Amino acid sequence: MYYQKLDEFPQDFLWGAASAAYQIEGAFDEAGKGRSIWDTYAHTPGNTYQGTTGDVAVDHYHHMEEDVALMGKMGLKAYRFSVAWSRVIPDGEGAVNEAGLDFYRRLIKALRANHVEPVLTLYHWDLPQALQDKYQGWESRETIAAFKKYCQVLFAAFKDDVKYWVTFNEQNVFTSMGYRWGTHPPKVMDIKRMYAANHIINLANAEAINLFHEMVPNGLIGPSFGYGPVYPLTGDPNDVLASVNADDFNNNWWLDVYCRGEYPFFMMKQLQRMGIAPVVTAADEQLLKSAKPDFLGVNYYHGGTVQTNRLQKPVATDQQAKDFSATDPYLMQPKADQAQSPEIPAFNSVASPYLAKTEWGWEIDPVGFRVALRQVYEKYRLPIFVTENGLGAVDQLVNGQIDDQYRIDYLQAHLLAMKEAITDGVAMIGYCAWSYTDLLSWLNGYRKRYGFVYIDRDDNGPKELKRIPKASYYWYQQIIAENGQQI
Ligand code: BGP
Repeated sequence: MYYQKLDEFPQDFLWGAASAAYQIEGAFDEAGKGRSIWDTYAHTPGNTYQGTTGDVAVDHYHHMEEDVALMGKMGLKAYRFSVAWSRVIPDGEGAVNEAGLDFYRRLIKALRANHVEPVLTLYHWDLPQALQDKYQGWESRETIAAFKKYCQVLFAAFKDDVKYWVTFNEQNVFTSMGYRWGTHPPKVMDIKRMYAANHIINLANAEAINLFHEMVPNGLIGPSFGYGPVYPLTGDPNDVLASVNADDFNNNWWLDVYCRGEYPFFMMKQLQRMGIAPVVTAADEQLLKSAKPDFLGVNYYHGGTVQTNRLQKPVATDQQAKDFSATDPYLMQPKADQAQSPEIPAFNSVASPYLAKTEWGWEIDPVGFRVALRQVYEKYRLPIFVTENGLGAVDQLVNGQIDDQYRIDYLQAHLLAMKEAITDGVAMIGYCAWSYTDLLSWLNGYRKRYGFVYIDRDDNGPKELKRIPKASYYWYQQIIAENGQQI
């Protein structure tokens, strides 16, 4: 559908950029911070690309004022960051580390002084190691109580200064990587345990939302979900059915719980038949129903194409699963030539014949972004905050400059798709590009860059950590100044 004229972005649209604590902060054991499961995981040889860690990362902890000043200069309207739980409560559930809390207090103050709206993510994957050791982390209901306490500390500290809050970042990705593929901590490969942990995280999400609504009545809170539309490879009804199955498997399994307070029937039935469904009590059902997010955070990188499984390959071996998922967390089912995940062996992922790919093999699909926004809004009718979208690429520093025209092209195409979605009628709060500065890619080290601001460091070390705005920085500055008018 083509419009002669697109609607303008809302006047108060939040043009933003995002980050996550482990990927930028560094200072992993400074000022009383406790260890997180990512500290442990990255310190264990063989787990990350060339052994890269977030020990120093891009040292945002010591460059915070400089980074925020650059945001101010850019005219950025919103900055999404996450709080490292173990910086604020080192053992996850005990005493508050005032120095840790103070870092975020200073950050929020600096953002406000630069007219940047803070968007605070409570959990971006770095669970305190102490909770993993003591309770087996998200496999125990004890961790819900710890999370609630942590939330309470942050809500009380920042309720007057932070309006937008994100509960969990990409629960679909971190549970699958952590418990299905074993490529993130806690490095488990056991889907029954994955579904159990996932349910506990759903309860923690609901508890956090209810507590927030009591403590921060003027704020807005929601989860950020890694969403991708699912396409059938052909019009063969079998492929269409495969895409319906895959949509349940990839998306509804999480979104229905967040937004409707119940699990989708098809997936639940499959898990029950296999004896791997989570234990859901009547009280759990009530809790899930009671918690209503105010908006839905959507992280969009790409969707996926599926076909009916004509090969009927056996269940994936550990190694196959690992090979498959090493570079792309958004493909939740093995490709056609690989073995299957056991729950829904009825579909498998295939490459789209229509889409180009990034250097890391991720499909580039701006139309899919519009499809995603439409689907999610149609289904759940919650305003959408795009909390991540961006291009990972190798950037070249030439004569002190980075000409990342490819990133500008990528973002431009996605912003256009979003403007079309707004014209279609989707209610949108804002858009945070991933990422603000370059940062650590969980499993790809420092080579895979996403930022508007280049950080002079590589996989071998931090060098001088100089901040250099890329061409995309100046381009986005202009987009923001004109409120997206020229898109
Ligand atoms: C999302 C995460 C981000 C970020 C991004 C890019 O899944 O929420 O933290 O890492 O993906 O992924 P990658 O670094 O693997 O390219």
